[in-house]
Amino acid sequence: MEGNGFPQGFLWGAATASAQVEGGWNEGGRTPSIWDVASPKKIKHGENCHTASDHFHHWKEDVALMKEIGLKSYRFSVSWSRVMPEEGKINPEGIAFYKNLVHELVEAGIEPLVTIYHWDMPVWVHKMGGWRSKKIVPLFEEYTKVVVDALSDQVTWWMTMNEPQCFILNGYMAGQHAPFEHAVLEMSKILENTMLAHAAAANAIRANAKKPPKVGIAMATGCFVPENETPEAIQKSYHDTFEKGMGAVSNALWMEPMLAGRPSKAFGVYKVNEATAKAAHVPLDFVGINVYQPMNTSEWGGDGKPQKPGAPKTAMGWTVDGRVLYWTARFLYERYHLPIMVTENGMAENDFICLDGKVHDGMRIDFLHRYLRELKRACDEGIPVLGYQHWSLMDNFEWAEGYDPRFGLIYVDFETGKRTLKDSAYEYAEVIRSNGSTL
Ligand code: GBH
Repeated sequence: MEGNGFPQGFLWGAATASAQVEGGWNEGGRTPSIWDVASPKKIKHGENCHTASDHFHHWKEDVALMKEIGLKSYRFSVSWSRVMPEEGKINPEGIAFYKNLVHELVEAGIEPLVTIYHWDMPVWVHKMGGWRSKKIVPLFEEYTKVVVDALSDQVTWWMTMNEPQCFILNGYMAGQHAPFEHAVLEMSKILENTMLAHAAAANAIRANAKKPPKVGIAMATGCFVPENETPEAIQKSYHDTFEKGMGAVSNALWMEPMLAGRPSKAFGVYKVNEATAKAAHVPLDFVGINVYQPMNTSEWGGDGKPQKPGAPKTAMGWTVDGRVLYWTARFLYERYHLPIMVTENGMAENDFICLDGKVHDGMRIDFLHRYLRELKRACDEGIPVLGYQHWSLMDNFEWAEGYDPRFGLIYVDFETGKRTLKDSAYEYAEVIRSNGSTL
């Protein structure tokens, strides 16, 4: 135990994604994404993301708020159809939006962390077959190069994609996310296309970046939390984290090929063969981990012991247990030896503006402490953790769940666009100022 806590230069930040915050869906030369054209029937109260948090118009104010919180980093994603509204066409206005944002961040002393793709596929790409088609590989590579050419004079940190697990399994298997398909029998092909597109993008970043880049990917992950800390219990959880239920289908199926070049399979029919695994594995500088809840209580392949009634949970129904952050960082580092960046962690509440005009989100403050203490333990034990990006900077469009679940450190009035820092934002500011010693 080294006990040194969070390292100097730790990237304390917050995260968003283009489709969830930007809005301005048909402005500045942008064409629609598959989420813009989602049928209202697919979204909780029939909402859409056409305006979302209106970050497209409030971006300057948003950077000022980040500065007020004292963020060291900001993770955001680029909207593919904003920078490439049609095949082969680059949109200067779209490029300018991101250049201005990055410039403003750098001026404010905030490190930009760029996700190339966070689920908002342009409709034009979807019409060409989307992730089902091999064509996605060169298209994704070309798009990545456009973004890198535009932003890499000021950007160091890159993630090729966010949670392939989710946009593929939710979008093409469960049919709960855009494009709302059920392509179970095509899954091995889709997996291959997605992984090869990631590899092509990672190589394109490395080959074209002006500033020496740090290249990674943000994985949907989590782990089975050991029942106690005996070697047997730890060993069992490690095993389950890569071989059982969610561990197999969300972690190993994707990470074995992409992070280690090893073949993988799940559900008997989903397979990534040796050749694809080798091609999917390109050297990365870090792995991004999006961590929310332990897999133990997952309805989709947990321990078969669901949450006890009244157990701590968020407005999404997700179990609150900070240990998942420590054990996920530890298990992934043990297995893949890559430095860890927490690219998402946070909770939804049904926050509202109180009579005194403030947002008293006490549960989120408690959540922050619980999870960050566990992350500190990982740092103390010498696991290289590079940063923590809270999900989310601001309330936003929670995909098929619409606008009810509020994940932000900043409250957004979706009618007026007005922003209010929640109590948790002030608390996080203290954590950042002390580099975690107030935890
Ligand atoms: C992320 O997805 C997205 O990147 C982000 O856009 C989104 O807004 C945010 O989270 C909040 O939803 O406990 O084993 O059953 C998270 C996707 C993956 C979270 C699966 C819950 C359940 C794992 N999710 N996970 S398990």
